[in-house]
Amino acid sequence: MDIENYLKGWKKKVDNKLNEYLPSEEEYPPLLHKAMRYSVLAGGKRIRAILMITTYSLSGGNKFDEIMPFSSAIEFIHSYSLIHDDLPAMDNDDYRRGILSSHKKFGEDIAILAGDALFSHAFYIISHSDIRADLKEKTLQVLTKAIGNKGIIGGQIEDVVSDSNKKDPKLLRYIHSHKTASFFSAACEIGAVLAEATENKILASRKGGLLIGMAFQIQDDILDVEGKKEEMGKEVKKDKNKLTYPSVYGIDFSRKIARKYSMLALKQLSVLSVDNKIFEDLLNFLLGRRN
Ligand code: GRG
Repeated sequence: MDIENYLKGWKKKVDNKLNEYLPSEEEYPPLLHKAMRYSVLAGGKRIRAILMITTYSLSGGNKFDEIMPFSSAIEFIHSYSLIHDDLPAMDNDDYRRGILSSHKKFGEDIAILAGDALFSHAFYIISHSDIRADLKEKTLQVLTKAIGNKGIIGGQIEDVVSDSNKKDPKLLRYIHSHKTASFFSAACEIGAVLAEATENKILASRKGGLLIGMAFQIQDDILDVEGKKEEMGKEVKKDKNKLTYPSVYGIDFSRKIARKYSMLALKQLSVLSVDNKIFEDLLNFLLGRRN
């Protein structure tokens, strides 16, 4: 199967599950549920969920229905991070996924609460899943580390206060590896944990995911410079005052660094299975993406 059909197929399955797990607008309180559904169901590539599922599959897992609560939880948390990232106090973005961002549609108060509710909903869904308790505990350890002070929030705070005039490569790596790549790493590691892979494979998934996340965020930086609003579904050239790969290394060298991370990721992930083609195609897709 080619990569576009692979991604399309899984995106559809993930979308269906997200829809099923989200509270309906008829349930009380309707405004909160409407705002939660608005942002999650607006689209999105579902790349973190698909990475989790792919790592699970290549690590030998085949009970896909059982693991859908985890891939859904990852996407709920991701949507939450986007809602909060778009707020005026953060990146102040009016558009996301081709439609008005949550605070523009519903107001800041509702957007903050919709994000908070998606965050708790992720853990509600995981805690009610039928996965064995020890595996659930392990995935929660991985996930909570990746999204907390040592992960996304740690990276986000440095991003928020960063200054593009200070071209500090070490700080730049910290921001990207925490704000974005830590979540990719967790998605892959969780896939391997749920497949009950060996410690060696779990470690390779963690490292491979981190490297994919770095390549992904560098491409995101490049798209902020080169991308088109219509393709991106949000404003571009928003990172002018931020510490990014293009601001430190220039566009061409940033592209080379993203390629390098992607090759290193493939090397790590080759530990999972003799046939690594799916990851190779996935990485090429991510580096060639226009949104
Ligand atoms: C604890 C989860 C959490 C968040 C609070 C606001 C915040 C702290 C962090 C923001 C982190 C952030 C938004 C990083 C950017 C990552 C990124 C490149 C997002 C775009 O991801 P895509 O392209 O989006 O996968 P789609 O729309 O396809 O899902």
